[in-house]
Amino acid sequence: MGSAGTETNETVCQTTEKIQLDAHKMLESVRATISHCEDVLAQPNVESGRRASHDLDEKWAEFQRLFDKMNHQLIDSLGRNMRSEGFQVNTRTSMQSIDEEDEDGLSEEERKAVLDYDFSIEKIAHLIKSKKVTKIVVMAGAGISVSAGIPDFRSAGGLYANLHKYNLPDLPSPEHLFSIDYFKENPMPFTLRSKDMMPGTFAPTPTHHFIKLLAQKNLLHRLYTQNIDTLELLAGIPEHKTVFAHGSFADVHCINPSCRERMQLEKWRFFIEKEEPPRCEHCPEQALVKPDIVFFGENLPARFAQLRKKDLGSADLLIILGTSLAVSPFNTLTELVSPTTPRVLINNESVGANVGLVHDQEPGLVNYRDVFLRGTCDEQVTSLCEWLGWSEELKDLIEAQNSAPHNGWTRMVEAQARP
Ligand code: CNA
Repeated sequence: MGSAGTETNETVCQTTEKIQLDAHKMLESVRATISHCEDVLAQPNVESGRRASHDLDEKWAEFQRLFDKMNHQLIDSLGRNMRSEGFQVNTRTSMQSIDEEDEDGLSEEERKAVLDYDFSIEKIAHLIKSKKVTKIVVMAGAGISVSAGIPDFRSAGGLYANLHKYNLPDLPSPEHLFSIDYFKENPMPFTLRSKDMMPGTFAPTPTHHFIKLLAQKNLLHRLYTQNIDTLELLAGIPEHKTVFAHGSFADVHCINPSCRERMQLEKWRFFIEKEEPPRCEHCPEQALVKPDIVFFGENLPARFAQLRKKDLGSADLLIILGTSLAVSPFNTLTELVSPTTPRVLINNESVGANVGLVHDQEPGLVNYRDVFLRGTCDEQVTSLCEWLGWSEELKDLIEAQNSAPHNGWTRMVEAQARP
C-alpha cells in the first residue's frame, strides 16, 4: 500500500468514523422519538396502544438492521471507489451474461477450464489432490473462531447484537468499541471487552488445524486473517505464512507515538482483570496502553500492504472462511487474484457480492469460478478433508491439541518475551 495507500486508508477510516458519528446522532434522535411514542401508546387499559408500541419496536429493530447494512455498504463503496492502489471497483452483478463480461479477457474455453462449471466440494478436493493447485491463499474471519467460544461481530449471536451484557449505555455504536478516537476518550468499554477475550484462554478450532494442515503439506501460500484472537499462533500455523491484517492481542504497547513502550502481557492482564485501563509507566503523559490490534482510524500493518498483491496475484486457489467480507480494505483481497483462480467461500451465509463474488451456478451466467459451501467452517473443512483423504491427519492434530496441557496464556507470555 505505499504511502498513497496509507493515506487512502487513513482517509477511509476518518470518513468511516464520521459516518458512524453522524449515524449515531441520527439514531439518537429516532430513539428519542420512539421512546416518546411508547410513553403515549403504553397507557393502561389501551391494549391497541401497546400493540402499536410493540409494532414500533419491531420496526425499530428492522430499521437498525437495515441501517447497519447500509452503513457497511457505504463504507465499502467509499473504500473501493477511491481507485487508488488496493481499492478496485467491481460492479459486476450475477445477472450479467458472459458475453458482456469481457473485462477479464477470458475466452469461453478458458472460463470452462477453471472448474468446468462444477461448483462442488468434490471438484475443489480434486484440484488439490491432483496438484492442479499448490498455492492456496486463505482469507479468514471471526467465523472460524466462533466454535472456540469467541463470538463474531455481525451474526445474531455476535458481539454487536449482545453488547448489552457489558452494560455500556454511553457507547455510541458497537463500532466505537474499536475506534481509536473513542478509546482515547473512554477506554473502559474496550477494557471490559478485553477481559472476555484474553489471548491464550481459548483453544484453536478444527478449522485452524485444517489451515495448519495446508501449511504442513506445503500448500498454504499465505493466510490472511482478520482475527485478533491469536488462535493461529496457538494452532502452530507458521508465523511467516500468516498476515495478521488487523493485528492481534499477542503484544501490547503504549499508544503515545513518541513512546510506544511495550507492556508485559502479565502486567497488562493484571490491570484488565481489575477493570482498570492500563497506562504507560514510561512516558510522561502516562498514555493508554493497548494491544496491537488495528482499531478503526488506524493503519493496517505494513506487512499487509507489502505482501498482498504478490501473494494474491500468484495464488491458484483462494479459500475464504467465516467472514462477512464487510471490512475494507481486507475484503478487496478477493479481487486481487487472477481471473482464472477459483474462489471458495465457506460461510454460514452468502456474502461477498460487494466485492465481486458471484454464487449463481448456471452455466452461461457470469460465474465460472466462485464456489459457495454453506455451513459452519468446521463442518465444511472436515468434509473437504474427507474428500481429500486427510481425515486422519486432521483428527491427529485436533487430538494432539486436546491431550496437550492447556497452556495458551503461558505460550503467549513466552512468545512476547522472545527477542
Ligand atoms: P463478522 O463481520 O462478524 O462476520 C462473520 C461471518 O462469519 C458472518 O458472515 C457469519 O455468518 C459467519 N459465521 C459465523 N460463525 C460461523 C461459523 N461457525 N462457520 C461459518 N461461518 C460463520 O466478522 P469478520 O471477521 O468478517 O469481520 C472482521 C472484523 C471482526 C475484524 O476486524 C476482526 O478483528 C473482528 N473480530 C475478530 C474476532 C476474533 O479475533 N475471533 C472476533 C470478533 C470480531
